[in-house]
Amino acid sequence: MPAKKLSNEKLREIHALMVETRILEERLIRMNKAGEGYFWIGGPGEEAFAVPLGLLLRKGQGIQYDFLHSHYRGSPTLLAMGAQSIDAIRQMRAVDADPYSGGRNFVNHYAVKKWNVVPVFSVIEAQYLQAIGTAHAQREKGCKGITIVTGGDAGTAEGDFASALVWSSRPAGELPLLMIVTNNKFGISTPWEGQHGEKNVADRGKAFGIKTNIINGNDVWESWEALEEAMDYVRSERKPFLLEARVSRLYGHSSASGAPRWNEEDCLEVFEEKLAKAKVMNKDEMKAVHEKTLVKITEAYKKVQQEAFPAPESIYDHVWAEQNGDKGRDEFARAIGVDFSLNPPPPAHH
Ligand SMILES: Cc1ncc(C[n+]2csc(CCOP(=O)(O)OP(=O)(O)O)c2C)c(N)n1
Ligand SMILES: [Mg+2]
Repeated sequence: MPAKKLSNEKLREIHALMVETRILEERLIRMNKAGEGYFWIGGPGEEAFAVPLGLLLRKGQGIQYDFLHSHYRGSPTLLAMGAQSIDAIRQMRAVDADPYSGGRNFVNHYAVKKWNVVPVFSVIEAQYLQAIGTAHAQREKGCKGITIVTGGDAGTAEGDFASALVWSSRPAGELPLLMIVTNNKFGISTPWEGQHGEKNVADRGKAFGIKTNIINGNDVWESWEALEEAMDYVRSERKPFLLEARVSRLYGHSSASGAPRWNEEDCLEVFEEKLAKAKVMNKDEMKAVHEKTLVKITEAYKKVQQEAFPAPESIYDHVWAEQNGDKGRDEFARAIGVDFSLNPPPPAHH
């Protein structure tokens, strides 16, 4: 158990967030099975890594803060950042009050402008390409913000991932980009063994001179240390880092594969054993956290069951940036703190 700097208070905070994410996700799975949500995909099995990520990143809006380009297993990170579990339940049920997509998108497809959480989408690994953009805006010396992008192992076969390696490491323009791959050794039903000639995904960064690390993402302490080290490096050096975290996939790929419980190492169980052994929390205290959280999630679920679906006449809302008083490009420029005025848009053609 390294990272002695993790106080007992911090460990209890991490534990509470891991429990909340797990109970939330189990509720979301049940909602899908009961026909109360169209599709489930999420983060059970990645909590030991993804909660520390959410606690360590610098949350805020604009280039002085970190940008997060997450994939669809980001619930532990978002809850650790301060997202409310009731809002994930709202997105699952596709109600109007879903703050991420107004009841339009799949669950775990977050979008939080005030925290630089760029909209999550279902097209795998394209987020690595988008991340080049925000990292480019943050390239200047003196800028404190960095860009963090997460994705799965199988998706690294996509050209977008290769583009991120190339564009982040160009000697004339290195980018403050932390590339994270959570390797659960599966791409839906395709096992890692038959698809990857390389031993570790992270090794691919070495060809570009990118600093890399491979860790056990099922261990809270190891994850915390590795993330802190990688973030410090990217933040101070303004250079890329490729971090591979080996994780479990506790409920299979998604509802498309039935979401049954898999017999893989459970990072929450491992963490609880270690917390008890280190006398940070005893089993009764942990049980109380589980019970309290279950009540909270159940109450949130019942509340959302009463909430309205989007009105049919709102179907075209959010389709065009100019709608709803949103000034599109100008607002985006302000949000990321970049002046696009030297690159005016091309004249409109009619
Ligand atoms: C461009 C693209 N191709 C295929 C898919 C279908 N698809 C969805 S998830 C997935 C597997 C992703 O595996 P991995 O990158 O390892 O992430 P994991 O789901 O295991 O976390 C695939 C092929 C997609 N969404 N987008
Ligand atoms: Mg995978």
